Amino acid sequence: MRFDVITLFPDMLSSIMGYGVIGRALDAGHIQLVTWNPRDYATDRHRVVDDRPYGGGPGMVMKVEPLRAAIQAAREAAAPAPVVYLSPEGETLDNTGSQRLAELERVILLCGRYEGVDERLIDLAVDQRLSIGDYVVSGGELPAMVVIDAVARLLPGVLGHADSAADDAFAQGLLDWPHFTRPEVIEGRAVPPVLLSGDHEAVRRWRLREALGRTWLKRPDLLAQRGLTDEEQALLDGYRAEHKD
Ligand code: 9WO
Repeated sequence: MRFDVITLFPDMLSSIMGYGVIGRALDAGHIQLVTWNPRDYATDRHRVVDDRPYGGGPGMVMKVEPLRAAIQAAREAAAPAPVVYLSPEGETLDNTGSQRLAELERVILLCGRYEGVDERLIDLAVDQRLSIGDYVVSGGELPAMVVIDAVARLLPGVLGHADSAADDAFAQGLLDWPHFTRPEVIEGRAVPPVLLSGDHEAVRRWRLREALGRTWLKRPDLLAQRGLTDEEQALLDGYRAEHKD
């Protein structure tokens, strides 16, 4: 999968390109990451990409022309792809949305700065807005990196089989189960014995039970959306019996 990022700060994207899952995915060719700087498409002598807002007020607004030229250059560089503007106004990314993006061959991510982009650029060149949550950060680059990480880990081969994203509790619509590693006991707190048993089926059931129970406690809305199998209902009933206050 190819990610094209329209950004005034291409070096920010480097911060994910050399590390962890994304770094390995780039090295293995599972993903490509290409940046396009609108400043390179500003035609005036000072390479201006922003200007004062009509109607007055603080800050600056990103101009249409450099953004549109950068997007057009990105479009022409490879296969057709949707242009996604990272913005709090967008649909909030969830695992379903990540899985939908992971089915694409390519996506062009537009990162805003200043007070935002001229609305006419959105009308002319943006296919969808995408939010990573109900808060505002200083630019679209960090949200873009979150999207790239969340989508890339769903791609075949990016996570080793042992870490397959499909096995993620969240991929199953649940919160995560608790994790433990050595030492077996620390400050009097022992690892749950089932995890030392070598009984993989018992471990699977225990983890599913914990994920169901934690979801019930902290995000019951996710359970309501999801529905439960008979096994899951039985496991959750057992958890709730142990945790009723
Ligand atoms: C800023 C803003 C403030 C209040 C309500 C809505 C808002 N939208 C934006 C906006 O799109 N700002 C531009 C992009 C310019 C400033 C930096 N930008 C940005 C995007 N800040 N935060 C995001 C973002 C993107 C995706 N998910 C969460 C936040």
